[in-house]
Amino acid sequence: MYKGKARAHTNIALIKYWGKANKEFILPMNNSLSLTLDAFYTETTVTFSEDLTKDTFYLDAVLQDERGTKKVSQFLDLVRSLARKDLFATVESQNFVPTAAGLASSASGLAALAGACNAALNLNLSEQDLSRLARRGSGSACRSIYGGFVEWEKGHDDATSFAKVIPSNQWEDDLAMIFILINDQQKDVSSRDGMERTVATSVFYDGWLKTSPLDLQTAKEAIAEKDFEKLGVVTETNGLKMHGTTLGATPPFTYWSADSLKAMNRVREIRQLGIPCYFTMDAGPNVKVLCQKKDAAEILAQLETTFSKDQLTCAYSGPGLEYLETDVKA
Ligand code: 2P0
Repeated sequence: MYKGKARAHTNIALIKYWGKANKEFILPMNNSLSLTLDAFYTETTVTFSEDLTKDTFYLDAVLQDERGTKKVSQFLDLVRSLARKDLFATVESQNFVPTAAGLASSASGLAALAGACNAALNLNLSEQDLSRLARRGSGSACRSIYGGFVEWEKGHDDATSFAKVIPSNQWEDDLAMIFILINDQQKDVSSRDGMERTVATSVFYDGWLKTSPLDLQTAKEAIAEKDFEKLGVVTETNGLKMHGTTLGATPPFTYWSADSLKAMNRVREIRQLGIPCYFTMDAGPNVKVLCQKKDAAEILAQLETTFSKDQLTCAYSGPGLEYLETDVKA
């Protein structure tokens, strides 16, 4: 029996990953830049054993059906071929997110699974190789191997596409991200399907591709200069641009709900009061507000006039992949 356990935190992109150049290897169309956060994470234990006849996956102690296990099992196939071991596995994952947040994240999930497999099978992967492996499970997972500000370099093949830390002199410790959790009854378009449809059909995708390298450069300059407004403006601009591409797709779609717009407007109003804060959104209706730690309490108080307390979570910069003790050692 080979057993390993790891914890990975989720990350939110300030410059988004939106579109694949290669689906099999999950190579992105553009570089992305994220902040790893402390508030949301996944802990995963993997146990490979000769006694198992198939892979099983428990998420928050609930056994997943074949459909729910597919992504995990496909990832385990990659690990099995890397380790040259033909063993099935049991995967037990726990997502630590606020109740009913709907924020289950493939980024923290697949990064934790990659770490757990590395530990279980003594693969001794470098962080760079772990990032490459996590990427094969879910693109954004390659960024969750690291803490703080992280850039995923798109590269041009499996060997050259991985994430790395952006030097920041710990500036991320001065920042915060407030999550406005918006419950939404609409049927989801998964990020995987959404980006595929956008690349294939959106009349606005070209504009996204042409301008995201400059957004990335601006964000990296802002981090080097510790210029919060510059980072905030480019974060908001880049996120809006990503969401713009979905409206130009065939058929068109949006991740925004009425409450998402309400949240975005509140952020603009708070900004007009002279408190710097900027929003971003991912493949769902929740709105995330980038701000400076010193302003977080005031921004939360302002948001509480519109949203209930249990819709608001304040996160700070979080760490990279961590290995945890298992009860049984291999
Ligand atoms: C990001 N998103 O950069 C972007 C912004 C969502 C919007 O990465 O298909 O779950 O597994 O590579 O990583 C979410 O997409 O997609 C994502 P796959 P993933 O965070």
